[in-house]
Amino acid sequence: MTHKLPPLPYALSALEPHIEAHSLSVHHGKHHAAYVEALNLALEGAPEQLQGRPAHWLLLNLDQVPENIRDTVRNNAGGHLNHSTFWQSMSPGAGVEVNGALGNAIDHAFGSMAKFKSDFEEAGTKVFGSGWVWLVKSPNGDDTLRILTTTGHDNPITQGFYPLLVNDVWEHAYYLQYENRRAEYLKGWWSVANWKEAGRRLARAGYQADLPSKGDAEELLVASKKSGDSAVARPSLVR
Ligand code: MN3
Repeated sequence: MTHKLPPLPYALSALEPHIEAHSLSVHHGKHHAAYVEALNLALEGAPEQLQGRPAHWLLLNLDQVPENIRDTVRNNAGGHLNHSTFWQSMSPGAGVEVNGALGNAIDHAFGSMAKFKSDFEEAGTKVFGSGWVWLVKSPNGDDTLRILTTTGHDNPITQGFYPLLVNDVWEHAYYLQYENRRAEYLKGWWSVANWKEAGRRLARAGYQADLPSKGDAEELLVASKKSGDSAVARPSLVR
């Protein structure tokens, strides 16, 4: 399988004014594209059984990736998967009501939507260097929602958490528009946060099945999660 850059699920200008078309174009068409390209390049000489594997499988099975390409695969499969999830975490005009099970789960875990948002913003602001801030569902049948942060391109699936919503806090995500004002970027991001997608993910998060053949983040399942993989850094648990 050759990994492919997924098309954005909306027009380049659809997230304006929070994310301008030029900024989105560079982020998707240059940064994400570069991770996909580097992943394909790294896998060119890899054992054949790795070449048909989607990004999430590679991240969950890094011990099966030859050591000489393991870091490259980890970084770029992570970059590919994280960005694929990130594009889905946003939607034009999606910053509306959070309803039903998702709203209840957020109230239960954080006390209120306002508290969740401020905790999420604070966690994102505190990520040192490049990283991500996530709303995830806990592993092992625990329905509790948590906020996690990861650095580099690590993804919470490697610790069994299921991502519902993610924001990219690498400088390349906001610097063209917001310069060093990450907190402002995080605060404004709620105007494009895709609650519908987060709710859909919550509804399926307990679903257990064999990993799909499709390499799409859309089909990302937690069933083959391997705990204690020493090659993978633990995400920071915020709450
Ligand atoms: Mn990015």
